[in-house]
Order: sequence, then C-alpha cells, then structure tokens
Amino acid sequence: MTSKTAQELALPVGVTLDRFIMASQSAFPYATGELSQLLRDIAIAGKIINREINRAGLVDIAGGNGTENVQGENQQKLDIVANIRFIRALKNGGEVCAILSEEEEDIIYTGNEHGKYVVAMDPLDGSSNIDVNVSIGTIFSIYRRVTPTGSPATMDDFLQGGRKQVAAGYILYGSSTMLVFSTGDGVNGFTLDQSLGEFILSHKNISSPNNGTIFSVNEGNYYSYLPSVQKYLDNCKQRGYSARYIGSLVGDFHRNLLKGGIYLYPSTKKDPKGKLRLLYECYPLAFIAEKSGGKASDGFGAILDIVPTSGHQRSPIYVGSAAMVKESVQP
Ligand code: AHM
Ligand code: MG
Repeated sequence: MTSKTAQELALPVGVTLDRFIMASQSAFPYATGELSQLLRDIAIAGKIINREINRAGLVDIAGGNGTENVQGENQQKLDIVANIRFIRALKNGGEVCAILSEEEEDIIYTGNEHGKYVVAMDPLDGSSNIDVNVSIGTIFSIYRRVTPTGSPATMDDFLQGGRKQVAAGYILYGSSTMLVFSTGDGVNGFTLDQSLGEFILSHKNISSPNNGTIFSVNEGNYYSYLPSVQKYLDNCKQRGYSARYIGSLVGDFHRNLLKGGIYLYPSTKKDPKGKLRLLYECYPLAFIAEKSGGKASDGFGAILDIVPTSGHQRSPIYVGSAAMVKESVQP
C-alpha cells in the first residue's frame, strides 16, 4: 500500500502544525520521525523569536542605558538574539548535527554528532527593517547529512545543491506570524495563533499564480542593472504593474507567492554576483517557489541547479510567478 501524500490527506484548514506533521509524516522523506521533530524545533524557535520581536520596542525602556535588560542580560541586536535562540532550539532538539548561519562565518556544531540533518539558515533576514517595526523573516533549509553519523559534519553536508534539500521554508514576522514550508510535497502555510501559542494550518497547498502584476526590486539600482533587466522593468511599468518592495525578502516573496508577482535581486556594479546568499536565502525560497508551481532563476538557469562552492556564496535571483520569471530572464 502506498502512503498518501500530505496533500492527499484530508487535513482541514484549522488543524495545528503538530497534527499536520503527525498526519503527513509518512509522506516525508525518510519518514523516520526525525524530520518531523526538526520541523517542530524550528516552529518553537520561531515562536521564541516572534516573542522577542514583539517586545523589541520595549527593550530600550525596560533595559537601562542600552546595556542590560531587566533580566540582567546584555542587550543585543535582534538578529544576534535570533541566531542564539535558533541555535539553542536546534541543539536542544537533537536532530541536527551542524548549522550554517548568515550570522557566523564557520559551521556551528551542535554537539549532536548522531543527528542526521544539517540546517542552513538566515535567522533574521531584512536587517535594515529590524529596528523600524517592518516585516522581517527567518529562512531555513534542511539537508540530510552525507558524512557518516557519529562523525563531525563538514562543509560537504551543506554543499549538496538545492535539489538535495529535504525541506525548506520561512517564518514571516508580519501583521501576523506565519510559518511556510515544504518537505517536497506541496507548500503549506501556518499562522501563529498568539492566544494559543500554536501554528494553525491557514494556507493549505499554496499554489503560485502563473502570472502576476507585481514586481519587487530595488529600483535605486536601476542604472546598475544589465540592459535586459532594465528592459524588463520598463515593460512592467509600461503595462502599469505595481511596484512593491519592502526590502525584506521574506515579506516581498510571500506577498508575491500569494498574489502573483516577481522578486528580483539581479547583479549590480556593487555586487556583481548579486547580494543574496545562495544557501540560506536563494535555495530555500527557490524550493518553495518550485514546489508551489513558480520558478527561480539566477538569470541563466534554475537556482536549484547551481552547484555550490562555498557556504556564504551569493547569487542573483529572479523568483516568483513562473511566467514572469521566464520573461525577466530572456536575453
Ligand atoms: P540581509 O540579509 O542583510 O538582511 O540582506 C538581505 C535583504 C533582503 O531581505 C532584501 O530583499 C534585500 O536585502 C534588500 O537589499 P537592498 O537594501 O539592497 O534593496
Ligand atoms: Mg539575510
């Protein structure tokens, strides 16, 4: 008997993340329960970071001279706090042997050498929006390790390529907090019910509109883009498309995923290889885009087909509705 995929299971909108994970576990890659636990750990970290973000504006009041908060802890920037909280949650969970974070140069070892997974993450993306109460997000990508369990993880575990992701997703801290992820079988979105402290299935089997009328790009860089990109942006304007750019990748991506649109961060004179990081920004969002029917390109081919060479490498990205991405990367 073949097990039902997560999408075939009759899971109504409104079920908790835990129930969803339990019910769809048999459709997860490897289906041993460890990936389920890891996803739960990520959800817990997301709730903790959500709490920190929600009280961010109060920290200066509760703290004292910007040095210590009421608990006597040193005050730190939220992205550092998010990094620490995420690492702690993954260490405690026990499924992850190593983490690669935007916040740290080297691999972070969790001490769980028997953990079968590694996680690449940007714990709090949208740095320019962190202090000004604008939507920000966490992005994560999960691989099954290729080095033997019981030994220390190596960079090889992280440099497997985008198609080897077993799960990926993001948490958006916006007007509400949402966890969106895929284990390869469709994309589902869960909204945090703050009163219950639970993520609830709110966006089942998200399907990226094939086309759209929103383009999200930093137009301040217009004169630095390739002529082909300038031409695409000119076309968008001639057609009266809407420009929407928060400067928070997760927020911009999420809106376009639901409404139809494209997010672009092409190469510029300042950043010829693009600005965004391949492993924990481009790959996971490209995974979500493809699993929902959208596309992600670096201008030459699919983001997920890029062969990675280093942990913090960058890539240009064109991601979102399939027809728009296709048009934007035409020479
Ligand atoms: P960060 O990782 O330092 O936060 O940078 C990533 C962010 C994305 O969230 C956003 O889309 C982009 O950088 C904005 O860059 P710019 O200010 O150059 O438009
Ligand atoms: Mg980032």
